[in-house]
Amino acid sequence: MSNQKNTAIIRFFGLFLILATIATVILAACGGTANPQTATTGTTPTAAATVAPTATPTPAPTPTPTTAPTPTAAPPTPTPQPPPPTPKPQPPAPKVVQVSIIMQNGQFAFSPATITIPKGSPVVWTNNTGAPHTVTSNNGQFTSSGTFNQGQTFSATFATAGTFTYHCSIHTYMTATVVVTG
Ligand SMILES: [Cu+2]
Repeated sequence: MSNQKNTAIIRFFGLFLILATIATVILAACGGTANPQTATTGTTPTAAATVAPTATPTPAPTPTPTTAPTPTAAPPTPTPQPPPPTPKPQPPAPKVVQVSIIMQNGQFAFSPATITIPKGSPVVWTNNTGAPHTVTSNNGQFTSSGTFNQGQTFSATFATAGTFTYHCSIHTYMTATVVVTG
């Protein structure tokens, strides 16, 4: 009986020693190597550990594009683009000068009797009486009109400077003058 008990104890301790040896070898492989490294070159692992975490977290929080979408929504307001009233280069348009044929103190007359116009300006005579009249050049300096009645008009353009006298061929006392300036 005692021999069998001793044998069981020996086997138990033998198994225990085997397990303890295996555990010691595993610990020596993992922790045993770490101890000499920390003792001799302990600065290398600590430096690598400190540099790595600091570099990685900084770039991650930087992306803050939350402010960008807010200003982009505002710009689509500029719609003030109605500048079409630019084509107005019409200063050399000749001014039309009006002469009225009227009844004045019982007589027909050109009114105004004398007009002064720039070269190239058209003149329009309007018959505002009940009688027919003409605009006839005294010496043929410009093309005369035919007879025009009440409400009708005659127009002429004086292209050259000078003094142009005219009359009515029906009522020869009706005389007037057109002065054309250069
Ligand atoms: Cu007349």
